[in-house]
Amino acid sequence: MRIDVVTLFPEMMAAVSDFGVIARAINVGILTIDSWNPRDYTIDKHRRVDDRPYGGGPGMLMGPEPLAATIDAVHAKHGAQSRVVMMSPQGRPLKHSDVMRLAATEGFVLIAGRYEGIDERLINSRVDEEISLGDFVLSGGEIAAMAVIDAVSRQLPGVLGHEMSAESESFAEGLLEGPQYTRPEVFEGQAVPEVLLSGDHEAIRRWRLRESLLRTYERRSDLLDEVELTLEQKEILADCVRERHKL
Ligand code: 9D3
Repeated sequence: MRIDVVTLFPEMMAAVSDFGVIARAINVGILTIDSWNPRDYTIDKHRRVDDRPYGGGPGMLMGPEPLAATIDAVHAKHGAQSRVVMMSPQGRPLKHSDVMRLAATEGFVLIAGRYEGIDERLINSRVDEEISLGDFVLSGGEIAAMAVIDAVSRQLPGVLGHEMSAESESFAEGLLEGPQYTRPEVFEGQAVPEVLLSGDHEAIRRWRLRESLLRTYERRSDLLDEVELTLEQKEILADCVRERHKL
């Protein structure tokens, strides 16, 4: 896969490209991350990428021409029109299904904006979709783009070791993960739940499923509206809920 990032701060991408499983994926040729700076596609002598908003208002906007020239250069280099994804506070919130959809492509262009936003005509003419990380304000799109790169990259075949396969992750199942424990057996008076020391794999599986359902119900009941539960999961959840309302 190839990911082309359009950003005024290409050096920031080192935070995702130079560490851990993604650095390895790049080194073995599974993934290519290239950064493109719209400042390099300006034609005026001051290399301006920002300008004042028509109609007034605070701050500056990114002008359309340098961004359009940058995206066109990316597509010209690859001889293909890869999907253009813009990171934006106005976008749809990123979901696991978006990550899987992008991971199934040959590659895409990620636009990370700065200033107060991007001229709407650039979005109309070049952008296929807008994605947000959620309802909070970042200083620019770069950290959001890095989150997308990280999430998509780890779904590519060969990026994760099989001891931690991407399919068995909790969001893939649509539920939150329950609590996890390692040594010591007692920490500050808190013991590890007995069932985890029992060696009874079926009891451990059921306990983990119960904790996962209970935590999802208490913290993220919106996820339960989306997921198709098995009969066993429905029974355990009903039991959890009954127990919760007794307390
Ligand atoms: C004051 C109006 N702001 C819009 C909510 C202006 C503004 C804030 C932050 C314009 C751009 C930005 C920079 N943020 C992003 O580029 C961004 C973002 C975010 O701020 N939060 C969550 N997801 C994303 S994706 C890109």
